[in-house]
Amino acid sequence: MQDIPINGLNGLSYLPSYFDRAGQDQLLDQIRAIVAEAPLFQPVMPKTGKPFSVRMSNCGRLGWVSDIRGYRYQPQHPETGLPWPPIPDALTRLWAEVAAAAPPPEACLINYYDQGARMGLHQDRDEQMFDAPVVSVSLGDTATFRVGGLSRKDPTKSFRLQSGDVVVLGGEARLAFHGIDRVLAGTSTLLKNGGRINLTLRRVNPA
Ligand code: MD6
Ligand code: FE
Repeated sequence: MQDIPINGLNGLSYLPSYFDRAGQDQLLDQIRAIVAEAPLFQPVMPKTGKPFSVRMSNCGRLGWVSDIRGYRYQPQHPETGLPWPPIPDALTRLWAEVAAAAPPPEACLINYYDQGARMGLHQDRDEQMFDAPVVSVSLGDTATFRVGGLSRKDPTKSFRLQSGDVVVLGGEARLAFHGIDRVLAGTSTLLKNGGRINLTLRRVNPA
């Protein structure tokens, strides 16, 4: 585990190859089963209705959604109206290891990036408490992850996230701006049609 200080903030940890290939394949099978029940949907930006370039789903008691009305957590899939499937055990165990002091995760956002998809610089701040970290798992093609400070204007640095890598944004870095500049096609054999999946585990409400 590497702690990466960013703009003087503590709390960004990088755990390269946390999941080995067998662990990635198992997790991917579980994500496929989740997406079969809770299909990927195309979120749009609040107000403008501009579509995101990633498609999303969720598992856990709550799921993060974005539509014309805003960003929020909700217990049902926006299209099927069904509850989200449960969070896979491997992810609950990961959380217990890297976020031991926090109550269990309530939401796991699943982002799927195909060719050309990206994620603009943002803060994860739709939760009701920021004392728990956000824990992220990357699967599939390598991506360039950019992270800065607590102001959008702060300097940023970027590093590559490979399949199986875990990133924790906690402590002072919990509200650091971050995003995905690009996904590097052909860098992983995990997904047969390429692309990248990112899973982010969150605690939404105080215990
Ligand atoms: C991604 N990740 O890796 C986007 N958020 O595709 C995130 O937005 C993120 O990696 C909070 C904490 C860690 C993250
Ligand atoms: Fe984020």
